[in-house]
Amino acid sequence: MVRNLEPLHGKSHRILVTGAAGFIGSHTVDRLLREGHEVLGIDNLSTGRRQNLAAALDSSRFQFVVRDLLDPGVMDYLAGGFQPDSIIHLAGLVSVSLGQRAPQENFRLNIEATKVVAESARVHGVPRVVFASTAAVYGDSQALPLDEQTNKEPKSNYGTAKLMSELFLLGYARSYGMSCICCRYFNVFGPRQDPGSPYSGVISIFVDRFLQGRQATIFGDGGQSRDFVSVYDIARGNALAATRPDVPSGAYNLCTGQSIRLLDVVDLLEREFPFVPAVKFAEERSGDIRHSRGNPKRAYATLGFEAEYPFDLAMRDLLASRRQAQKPLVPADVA
Ligand code: UD2
Repeated sequence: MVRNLEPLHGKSHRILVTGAAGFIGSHTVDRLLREGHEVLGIDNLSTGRRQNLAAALDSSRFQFVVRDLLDPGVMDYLAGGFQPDSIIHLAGLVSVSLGQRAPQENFRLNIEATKVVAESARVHGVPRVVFASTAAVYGDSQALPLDEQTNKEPKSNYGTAKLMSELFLLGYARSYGMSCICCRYFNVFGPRQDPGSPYSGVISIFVDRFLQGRQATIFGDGGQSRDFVSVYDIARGNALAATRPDVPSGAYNLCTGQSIRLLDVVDLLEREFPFVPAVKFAEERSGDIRHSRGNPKRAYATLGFEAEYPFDLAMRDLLASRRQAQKPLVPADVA
């Protein structure tokens, strides 16, 4: 029996977050705790970092379990014991190019894990599942801005697995009466996105390079554009998706509706760091999409979500947090 989304325990919801120690996961946990909810996080720490949860771990409303959700019985145990009002499923393989190199691992982490989450929700009557989907489901569609009805022809295993997970969850929603909200994130950026990985987002990589005084590389001519959205907006969107009553199951773009060219990102960084060597240009990446921009109307109308964090401000915030993290620790008696 699926319960209603009325929180079981007073006003605050009980929310189980998978991938809680990751980039988007940890910001989502922080947001939920700020809103007063009870949160149970699970992460196997393969790419997530405990340090991302430093603030959350101080909260008495947060519990954290280091386990792999694909281990038999784990999700059942957590969903049965915690009785969440919603599950936000963010755990997964997070890179398009890794998904191309390791297709089986991609399907295991991005489809099998979804099935386990959906089944634990069904068995334990969890009213809602929120799923981390992606703009990669649209492939190279030229129908800009991309709205949720646009043809979905993913170009990558990653996009395919996310689309299959969406279909699977929406089928569960129709069959078993739970609601499933699939959030299609566009190009998310912000603090805690690992700049060390070649699979990281371009902004994270560029900011890191400029801070270190190293030359950044643009693949292609820099005229490609993206709908860059702050991770703080995404965290708020996830919280809305998990707690707002009467949202119909379906897919929702979480995006700004604005496009920004890579050359504009570089311009902004060059103004901040005038002495860093000029960017170099290399061959365009195979499979690269030229332009991507989402239509945010459906998420606004139904979920009440609107990206609020202006790009320039979010960039300044990211720079400040990276600079802070870079500061050498000097003992007080030496300084
Ligand atoms: C992003 C997401 C992906 C998926 C997709 C949806 C990341 C890392 N990837 O892929 O998960 O959701 O959007 O459409 O967020 N670039 C450079 N120099 C660099 C790195 C990248 O020029 O050092 C270019 C790259 O060739 C591309 C653009 O920057 O044209 C954006 O690349 P990305 O890897 O940040 O993101 P994208 O859009 O390929």
